[in-house]
Amino acid sequence: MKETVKKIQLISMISFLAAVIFLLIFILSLQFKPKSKNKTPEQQERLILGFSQIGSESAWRTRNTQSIYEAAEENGIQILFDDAQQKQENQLKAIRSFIVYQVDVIAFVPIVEDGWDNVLQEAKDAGIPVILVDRQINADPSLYAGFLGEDGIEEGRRAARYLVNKCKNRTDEVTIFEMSGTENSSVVRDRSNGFREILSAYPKFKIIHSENGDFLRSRGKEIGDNLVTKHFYGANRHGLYFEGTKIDAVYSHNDSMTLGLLDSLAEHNINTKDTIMISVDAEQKSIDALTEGKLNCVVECNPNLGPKLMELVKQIANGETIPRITYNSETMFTEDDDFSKYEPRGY
Ligand code: GZL
Ligand code: ZN
Repeated sequence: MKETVKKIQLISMISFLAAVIFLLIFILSLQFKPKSKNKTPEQQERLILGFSQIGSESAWRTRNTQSIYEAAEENGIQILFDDAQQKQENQLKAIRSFIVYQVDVIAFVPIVEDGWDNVLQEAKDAGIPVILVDRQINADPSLYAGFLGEDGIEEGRRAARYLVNKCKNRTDEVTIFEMSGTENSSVVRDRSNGFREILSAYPKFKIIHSENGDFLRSRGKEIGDNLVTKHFYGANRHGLYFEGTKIDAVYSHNDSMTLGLLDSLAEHNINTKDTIMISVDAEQKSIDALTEGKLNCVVECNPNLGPKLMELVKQIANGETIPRITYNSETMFTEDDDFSKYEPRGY
């Protein structure tokens, strides 16, 4: 009898040890398998996109982010999203974490044009393709697969063509005050250059000052406050002045800064009926200001890049090359439009 009990104990000890060893091997195998093998069957085809967004500085940016999330959802693409809070170093960290995680594709909005070569080389060495979204960079083109976004130069040209047409019967000088966006960003360079390219053919246009408003409503308000308190001459409360010169037109690189300027004009009860106001983005609040007669022209910059981005992600994941540049369709709104035809902007 005793013998039998001993045998049973021995057998159960061996089978327990075998189970423990099997479990250990299974757990260890999970640790060392590359990520892609860990996926369940339904996840196997789910692409993973690492996306670094610059922040939420404007309604435009918020809509841009929403569009990307919505499209990822619709396309069954898993998104690792990072909000850089307007700091390039946070974007560099996020991109490096996407590389470690071995995402399938990286896409990012480069807040400024320079400083991306090293991190893009690391992504290239890791075999992870990169798509630039919304803004462009100064880097070796072989370090990224392509760009998707707006044609900032054409947006600047549109603003200038509107102004040229608006002033076609004026023979005197037309003075312009420019509010520019985030310094060293490609979109500011493009919107400035496109605007100046068209005006260069008409000597009567003079850009008398350009101020950096960093695409922020609060900065647009400050710029307005300065114009009204430091540069305002005379008590007629009509129009804006810079260093004693009347400002005939304001060209603002985005609606947030424009709306900030309008906040200041309202606060200081300044009438700018005869100041030509031109803005870029076309968020709902600026279209409302246009229909209320506070703005004359709003150039659209289309934030809805999500659907196109996911198409490009899937093309790349299938080993296809993507176009070096993919522009979004854009239009322009002016005081001469039939406002009843306007659709809600959605942001
Ligand atoms: C333009 C985009 C700009 C928007 C601003 O493509 O980069 O950044 O015009 C946003 O509203 O802040
Ligand atoms: Zn004030």
